[in-house]
Parts: sequence; C-alpha cells; structure tokens
Amino acid sequence: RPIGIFDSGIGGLTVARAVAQALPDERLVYFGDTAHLPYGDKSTAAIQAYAVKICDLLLRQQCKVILIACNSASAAAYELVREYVGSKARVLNVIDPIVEHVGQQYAGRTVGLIGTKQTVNSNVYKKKIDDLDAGVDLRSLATPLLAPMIEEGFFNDSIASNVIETYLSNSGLEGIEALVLACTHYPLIKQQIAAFYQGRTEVLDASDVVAQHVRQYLAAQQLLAQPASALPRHHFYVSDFTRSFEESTRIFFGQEVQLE
Ligand code: DGN
Repeated sequence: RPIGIFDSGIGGLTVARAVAQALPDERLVYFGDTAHLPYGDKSTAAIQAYAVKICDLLLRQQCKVILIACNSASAAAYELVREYVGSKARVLNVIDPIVEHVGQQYAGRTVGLIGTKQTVNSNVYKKKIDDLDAGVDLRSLATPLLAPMIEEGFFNDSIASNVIETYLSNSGLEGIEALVLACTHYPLIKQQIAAFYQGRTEVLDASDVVAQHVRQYLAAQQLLAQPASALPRHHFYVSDFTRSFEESTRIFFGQEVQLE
C-alpha cells in the first residue's frame, strides 16, 4: 500500500522528495490541490472541506498513511482529518515532528518561525510548543510573499535576497537561535535565509525531519514496504492541470514529474 501525501499545490513536493529519499522502496501517491491554491490565505473551514475530499481520493488509492505535507492544511485540518479517516489510515502532519525536534534541541531558548498567514495566525506551533513546557520562546512572523515569489522562480537571486532581508530585519525575530521554515516552499531559499543570519542562527528545514519521522513511524508499525528489484512507480495527481505547474515540479521535486 502506498504513502499518500497532499498539499495545496506542488510545493509539498519538497516533502515528497525527502520522503522518497528516506524511503526508496515506498510507492507515493501525491495530490496537489492546484485548483484551490494558495491555502495560505484561505479560511480554516475551506481548507478542512478540501482536505476531507482529498483524503477520500487517497483512501480510494489504498494509502496506508496520509501525510499532510502542507503547513497551512496541517494547521487548519489535521484534527478533523484524523477523525474523518479513523482506522482506515494513519494521518501524519508536518508540524508535530518539528515541534518535537524544537522541544528536544532548543529547550529554554528563543526560536523563530516563518510561514503563511494561515499557519502563523492559527498559532498552532506556539500552542503545541507551549504544551511541551520546555521553556521555548517561539516568535512567529507571517511572510506571505515568499511562497508566490518562489513559485515565480525567484530564489537564489537578488530579488529573493531583498524580500528575505526586508521581512527578517526589524521583524521581532531578533535574538533567535533557530528559525523554523514552516512552509513547503522555503527549503528553496534556505541558503539565502542562512546567509542573512551569517551562521548565527540555525535554519531548520522541516522536510528532512518529517521524512525521518515517517520512516520511524512505518518501522514501528511494521508497515515498511519490502525491498523490490524495480523502483516503485509514484503517481502525482493535481486538481487543476497546467503545463506551468508541471514545469514547476522540477523546482520542488528536483526533477520534472508527470502530473495526472
Ligand atoms: N503549501 C503551503 C504551506 O506549506 O503553507 C504554502 C503554499 C500556499 O498555500 N501559499
């Protein structure tokens, strides 16, 4: 049975790529809700409605695990989706693994977070980190221009540097010891963000932490796929197809993939 992964669009392919690298024998079924993106500016109710429909599709594909790869959807719909899916599949999200990591590595320290308006305004990271009682002081900043900027191909260039610098200067994130990249798209600008902090702040890319979490979970549940001689054939579905979405898969997955 495959691993189901969904996102508001194709940005979640950064997470799918990390999962495919950590678990090369697993077959992935990816769903990008391109007809409804961006989730970052949608209401909680709208995201919940989209997420439930996507889960129906992933369950029809017999997915053993559903990973909500989108931060905005993890913030808005994880609890509801978990209840909806029940015992048919296990639901994982991209928030809990990074919260656990921050609690372990940054107890008693100050940590920053950037993401979409939906993710930051939901306060879900802060609530979960405060629940750990590890004394982490989390400071969050919505950076809504970054995702569309990256989708338009602006990363590793001076436009991206300017936007990053403008957001992060005088932002209330001064004095942080780590910065959580709480959005699917931000691994693409991780180097530029690290350059802004000149090595004074660790930049945490959630996709690797999440992929390791999925691997540990499958191993603990004895759900790991058996190694096969042929590589698994992944499927990448979208709710609205355009050629430009397909071209952008190269940015997020590292190679262009065929969208269905
Ligand atoms: N996938 C979204 C997230 O991780 O929050 C970012 C894309 C968007 O909806 N703007």
